[in-house]
Amino acid sequence: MADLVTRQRFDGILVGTINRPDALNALNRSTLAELTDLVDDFDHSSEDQVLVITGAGKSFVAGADIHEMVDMGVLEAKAFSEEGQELCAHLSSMNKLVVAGVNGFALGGGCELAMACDLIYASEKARFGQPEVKLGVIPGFGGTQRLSRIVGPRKAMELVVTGAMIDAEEANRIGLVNRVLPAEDFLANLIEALRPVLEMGPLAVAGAKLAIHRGLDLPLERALSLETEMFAGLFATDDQEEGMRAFLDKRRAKFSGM
Ligand code: CO8
Repeated sequence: MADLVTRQRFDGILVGTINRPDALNALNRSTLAELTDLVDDFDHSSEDQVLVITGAGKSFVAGADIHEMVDMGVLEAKAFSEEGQELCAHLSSMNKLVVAGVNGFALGGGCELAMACDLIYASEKARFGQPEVKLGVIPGFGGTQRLSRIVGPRKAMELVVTGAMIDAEEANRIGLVNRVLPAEDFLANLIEALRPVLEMGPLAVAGAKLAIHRGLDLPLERALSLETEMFAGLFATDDQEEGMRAFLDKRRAKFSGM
């Protein structure tokens, strides 16, 4: 069986490329399983600090595989949705950064996968959309919920009920993506854009990520207490001492992640 998700390493950055270009990288069960393995391996790796998920060819992911879904019954659809939701939940709960490198179509489950990542860097050729209503269903990998939290319920409503596709510039304008990069040498541009994160204290990056994700699900008062706990907790780490001493000594910090 060909690798449905290929792996490359760039000094601390693991790149997983979804590799079914003939089907525009549609997520069938096998691809979803390989993607889940990639994410599990990254979570347990001490070598890789950042995971980039991208797609081969002209698509990021053109959604869940419609050939596989067409004959699904209620229970199968529920299991498939839960499997995708579990993967998306893992991406936002792990203590390392995950970035969607959206090189082309990010539709349906592809847009949902990208939204579950901590950052979305898009090629100028990227296209986003939740076209499920055209297929007689609704988003099932978290789209109705994450999209409204990211771009607001009104814009999310419009995108989900019309199934409209938007380009990278519009996605940037509504706050769906963080940054638009040139399509030529997209992966190299993306790796360069991410390098500064590798120089930050990894425990601080993890703390910031988790405080933002967890805090969004809490009332403000509890979210602020969570921030206080996490802020204070970092004062028990070597990285806090190193980061502050390095600033005072006018040198670059060397973080150990301890
Ligand atoms: N599933 C399976 N195959 C696909 C998919 C898909 N989602 N998207 C594209 N393909 C295949 C096409 O069938 C075609 O294969 P073939 O050459 O064998 O006919 C090949 O990819 C190339 O596609 P096109 O010829 O259509 O390429 P175009 O450049 O003309 O068009 C589009 C590109 C606009 C992206 C078009 O392919 C398209 O509209 N694709 C479908 C997009 C879509 O509707 N995605 C949402 C799917 S539903 C979903 O993701 C729900 C997720 C949650 C599931 C919850 C559990 C049930």
